[in-house]
Amino acid sequence: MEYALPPDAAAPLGQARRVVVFTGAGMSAESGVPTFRDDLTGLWARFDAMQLATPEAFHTDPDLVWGWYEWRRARVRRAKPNPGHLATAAIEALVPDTVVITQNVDDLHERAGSRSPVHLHGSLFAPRCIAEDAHPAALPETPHGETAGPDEGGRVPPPRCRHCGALVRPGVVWFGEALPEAALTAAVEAAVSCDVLLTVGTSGVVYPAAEIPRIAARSGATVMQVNPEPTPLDEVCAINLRGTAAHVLPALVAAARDAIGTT
Ligand code: BJW
Repeated sequence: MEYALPPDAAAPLGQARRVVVFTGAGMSAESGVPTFRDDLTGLWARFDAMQLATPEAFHTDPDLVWGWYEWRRARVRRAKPNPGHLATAAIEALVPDTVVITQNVDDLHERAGSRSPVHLHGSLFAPRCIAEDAHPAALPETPHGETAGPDEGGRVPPPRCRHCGALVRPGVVWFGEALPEAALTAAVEAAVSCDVLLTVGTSGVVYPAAEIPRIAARSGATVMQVNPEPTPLDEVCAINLRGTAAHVLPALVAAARDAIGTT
């Protein structure tokens, strides 16, 4: 069923010259990628994603953590962009000065046609070794877990770096680690200068990423949110659209096109 937008909800997007789409795990939920604060399933049900995504967990049990990322990588490879990702790419076509900033480590924005999303928390597909000068590493050629379901996967020893022999780790940002400087700078610059920031599918509790919509609001942008649940970001949002990304974003794009008068 088509999402019924409140009147004028698309007006800010229809009038905007600079847009930021800021996304979190909820954006990929309808592609079958679990969110962070969902309960894990199958073999992983005993674990807490928030505890696995830490340097301490990798240090203590690298096979467990690498196995979890192998399982997630396999799942993302099988996933397809959903109408929310496609609508995000359509916003870029509608308003050329649009920056997509994502906390997600999947590649579904890219596969939906988004130009160059800014990845604040890294990527599942860019492992590197744990040495201080961090050599980029190739993914294993026949990834473990490619066909394994959550009950079949499990512990997988991480590869070793072919330059220095150190353990290879996922190229993501764990708690307590700094975000990639270039990505954070690009995100802050985009937030400061946009007219509209659309925050989609994030709980807004993980910092510094959660500052991005707040920075946009402080800089005078209209901040809009798409999320079925309330979040701490509600307070900075002029418009809160309660619904899922795959339902709300296509309706918003259609209404913004109508407002602009394009088809
Ligand atoms: C739908 C939907 C549908 C469902 N449609 N919506 C300030 C205050 C307090 C603490 C801190 C602070 N500053 C820093 C901290 C510490 C910490 C932090 O934020 N802790 C808080 C949890 C308390 N931050 C850090 O440690 C960061 N690093 C740092 O600060 O470094 C400082 C430093 C500087 C210099 C040198 C050294 C250090 C790093 C944070 C890294 C976060 N990493 C993770 C894992 C990434 C890798 C991986 O994927 O495995 O990133 S944790 C996890 O949370 C992941 C996510 O990107 C991130 C955000 O989660 P997200 O996307 O919001 O998902 P969920 O699951 O939380 O929410 C989903 C939402 O979708 C929900 O609202 C649903 O309702 C909704 N939804 N279905 C639309 N269909």
